[in-house]
Order: sequence, then structure tokens, then C-alpha cells
Amino acid sequence: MEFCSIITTNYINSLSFPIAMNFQDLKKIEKPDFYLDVAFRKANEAASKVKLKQTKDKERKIKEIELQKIDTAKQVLVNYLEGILKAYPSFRHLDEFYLELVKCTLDYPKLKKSLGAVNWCSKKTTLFFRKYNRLLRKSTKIKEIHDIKKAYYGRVSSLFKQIEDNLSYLEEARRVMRNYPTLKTSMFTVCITGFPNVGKTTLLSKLTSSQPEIDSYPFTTKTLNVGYLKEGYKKIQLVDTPGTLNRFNKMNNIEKQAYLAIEHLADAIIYVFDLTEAYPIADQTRLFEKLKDFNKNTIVFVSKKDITDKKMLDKFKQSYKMLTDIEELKQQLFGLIQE
Ligand SMILES: Nc1nc2c(ncn2[C@@H]2O[C@H](COP(=O)(O)OP(=O)(O)O)[C@@H](O)[C@H]2O)c(=O)[nH]1
Ligand SMILES: [Mg+2]
Repeated sequence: MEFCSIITTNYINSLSFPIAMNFQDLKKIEKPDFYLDVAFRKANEAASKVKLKQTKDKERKIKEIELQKIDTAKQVLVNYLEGILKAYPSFRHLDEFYLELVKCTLDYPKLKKSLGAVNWCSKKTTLFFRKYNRLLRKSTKIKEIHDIKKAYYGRVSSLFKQIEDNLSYLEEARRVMRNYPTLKTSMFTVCITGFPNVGKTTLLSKLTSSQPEIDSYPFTTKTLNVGYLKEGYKKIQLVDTPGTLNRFNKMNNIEKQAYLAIEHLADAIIYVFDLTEAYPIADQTRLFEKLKDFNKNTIVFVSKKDITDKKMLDKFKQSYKMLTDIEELKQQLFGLIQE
């Protein structure tokens, strides 16, 4: 089963930069019986519309009807399968961020194998159609004509049953991928990092026009919040990336998304410190140090200036080059983009 031939359409689509992968549009993937039922029903509908010129030749009439049935059934089934293949993103040309996200939230080999199986089923459905179409055309006996159609239906039913597990895995994968963030992988990107409750999401909403949910329990959201900033031709994608960088395999999906966004997409990081001590400063400093491993340009922003102790802030200023003003932060961010 060769998987590579199925991805051309999405590859072409993906060339229209900047890419914002959209995994939310994948349609629900059904069980084999669903597709078979629809196909056979439509085949009957189409057959009932077959108009025959005045003919007394009963065999010919039946043959036309059965030919119409297998032709319609084939078309419906192949359309469904090709639709699934086209809707899936091209993994070969997927940006590193999304590819890594797929690999760490799904069984990647199984996903590829499942798509390969769908492709195989589609090709086989067409091959069997050609064979049985030929047999039908050659046949002259009524009983044989009926039997040939039945045999084709039997063959495709069996093909679809064989890919039942593959279809169900693709549906499982779709439900996971539906929660992937929609990020532009080629835009200048800044990740907003820091401990929970320090004000990352609030900062994102103040910087951009996005209206993310504030105050929700940090790890209950299913996908990363994102917003955009524009000044002249300069555009910045800002991503709210929660997580305290525990061991990768201990992270939940949202923390994994955040980690991968920092690693693969971030051109710079805003590290948010909260000096009102929602979390001990020592812990916040430790995370700040850990983030240095990513080797990204980092801006320190101290949140909640309105409720922060002035002396504390002054003391902090001595050890860190930091900002507290949103407008200043914006200007620094635009300054990071090369003229
Ligand atoms: N007084 C004050 N509260 C803030 C500020 N920024 C955030 N908060 C509050 O801090 C809490 C956590 O903010 P949130 O943005 O959800 O933090 P996150 O977990 O880092 O995304 C919320 O109750 C916010 O209303 C600020 O500048 N001033
Ligand atoms: Mg938040």
C-alpha cells in the first residue's frame, strides 16, 4: 500500500503561504456500512431513472440497469474515500511543528497506514468495477447479469470491511486533530510563557484583538490561544503557551502544543513574571532559566503592575532588563523584526 500518491492536492493547497493548517474542517469518518448503504441506495435511485428506448430486449434492459448500479455504487464509494484522503493534510509537506504535534499526540505510523489502506480500498473499488463492468457487458443471460452485479457488491463490501479498523482510527485521529491550534507557520511568532496565573492570557488579549478566555483553569483549554499584531507590513503572531516544562512525556496535550510551538515556531519569547507572588519568585526564575535552553530571543515582562509592590519592582529591575508597559512591549516586538 503506497501512501505517497494520495497527497498531491493538499500539497498544492499548502503552497499558498502563509500556511494556517486547518485541522478543524476534517469531516466525520463513518463506519463501512454507512458508506455501503448510501452507495447501494444511490445506485438503486440511479437505476430507477435509467431510460430505455423502446426495446423488447429484456436482457439488454436489465443489463443497462445493472451497469448503472455498479457504476453509481463505484462512484459514490470512490468519492467518499478520495474525499477522506484529500481532506487530510499532506504529512510529507507538513511544517515541522505540526508533524511533531501529530507524532506526539497520535500513532503516526498507524495514521499513515490507515490512509494507505483507504487509498488501497479506493483503487481496488475501481479495479473491481472495471472487471465486473467488462463481465456484465459480455453477459447475455439474465441470471448471470444479476449475479455479476451481486458479486461486485460483495467484493466492495468486503473491501470496506477490511478497512473498518483503519477508518475508525482515522476518526479517532480527527477528534484529536480538531483540537490542534491554527497557527501560521511562516509568520514571525512570539510565544508568551510563564507560570500559571501570571497573566499570559490577559497579556495576549491586551496586545492583540483576540478575546481568549481569561481565568479559566490554565490546563482545561484544549488548544493554544493565538492573536495577531500588525504595524505597516510587519505582522506578528502571538501565542499563549502555558506549561512549566515538566518532562515531555508527562505533559498533557496543551502543554505539548505549547512546548512544540516554542521549539519550532517561536522567533522570540515573552517571559511573564508575576511579582505579586501568585507563585514563588524562585520557581518563576527556575522556569525562566529552563527556557534559555530553547535559545530564543527573550523579553521579560512584569505583569500586574497595578497591584505589584513598588519596592519589589525596583529591586527586580536591578537584576532583569524588563518591561511593564504594554505599548513599550509592542514597540520592542516590532523592533525584533528585521527591516
Ligand atoms: N490586577 C491585575 N490582574 C491581572 C493582570 N493580568 C492578569 N490578571 C489576573 O490574573 C489572573 C490570571 O490571569 P491569566 O491571564 O488567566 O493568567 P495565565 O494563567 O498566565 O494565562 C486573572 O484573574 C487575571 O484577571 C493585571 O495586569 N492586573
Ligand atoms: Mg491562560
